[in-house]
Amino acid sequence: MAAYQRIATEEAYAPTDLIERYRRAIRDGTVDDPGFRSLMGYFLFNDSPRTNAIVERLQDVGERRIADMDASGIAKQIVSLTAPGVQIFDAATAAALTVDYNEQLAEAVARRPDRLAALAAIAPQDPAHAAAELERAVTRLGMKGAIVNSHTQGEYLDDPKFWQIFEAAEALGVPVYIHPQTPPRAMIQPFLDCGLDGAIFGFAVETGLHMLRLIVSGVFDRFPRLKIVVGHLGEGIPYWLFRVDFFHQGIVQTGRYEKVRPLKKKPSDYMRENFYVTTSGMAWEPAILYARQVLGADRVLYAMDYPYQYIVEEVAVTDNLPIGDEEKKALYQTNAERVFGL
Ligand code: 1DF
Ligand code: MN
Repeated sequence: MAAYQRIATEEAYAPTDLIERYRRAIRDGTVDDPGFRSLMGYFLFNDSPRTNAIVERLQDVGERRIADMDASGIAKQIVSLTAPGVQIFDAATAAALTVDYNEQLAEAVARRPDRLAALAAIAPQDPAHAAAELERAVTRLGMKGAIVNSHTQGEYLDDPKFWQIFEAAEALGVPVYIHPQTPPRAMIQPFLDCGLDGAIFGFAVETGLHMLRLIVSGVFDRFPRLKIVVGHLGEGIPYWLFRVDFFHQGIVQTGRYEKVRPLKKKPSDYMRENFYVTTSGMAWEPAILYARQVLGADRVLYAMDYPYQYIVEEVAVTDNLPIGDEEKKALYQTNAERVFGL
């Protein structure tokens, strides 16, 4: 018996219905977002063994997924709707789909509650519906929080019109996982020009921006107990905290931007008190150790990013970290149990 259970916290799935909607949206041009077309054009029209295997795995929340978990040493997955989720659709369609998809995902989890847990899909396009659906998913379907795939058609959650989502999450005591997606139209061209718009870099730039927008907008002064989870060891932001603190102070003191108001704490304080980061797609010892050093060992959680980075031997990196057994158990298991209320 291993001394810990490996709980993977950023694990994607896609209902076949969503895959078909994505295919139609690209083919018919009904969604003309350049990032979406780049990302899902690749996965759904590339027809290579690599992309086909990922798309097949995305659609299984049953035996095949469990077998892959067995093969790679994962005790439990926290499953969530793949990026960009429903956020590219119109508000009414998106809201209706979240209800459907959450019901179906809850049924899949109910078949294997020993191996699976889930985050709720929500549609930020309709903030009131999103807040209500989060509450329904947590209280009635047993889900452990919400996933938001970063910007919604170019809009970010620091806009107060979205804050009822945070109000609901804080009241329920569940986290919001802010997962990357491709940069929005206003930002993407220089990334697209050289193939850097996706998970290779554009995802992190876009989601890192989202994190900082939440911090400087004062979301965490308004919702001090709000928990945000981000992947990829914090999307680069832990490396930037010293510099963000320094320049934020200057901006606020001089009144350089009318919209940038003073905060109760330093930006880095919110990163350490309101955020958790996961190791999704970052099975790399120096980066994991750095994140733990800067944020604290109780703020870093394991994730694989299945099926996008399904690598059977990946957990060896985490198994072999030069940290104590209790700390390894926190990274793999007890932090996730605490943050997601498993
Ligand atoms: C990719 C990577 C796609 C991640 C994802 O969802 C995703 C990829 C569409 O490889 O293009 O979740 N990821 O989190 O790194
Ligand atoms: Mn991911």
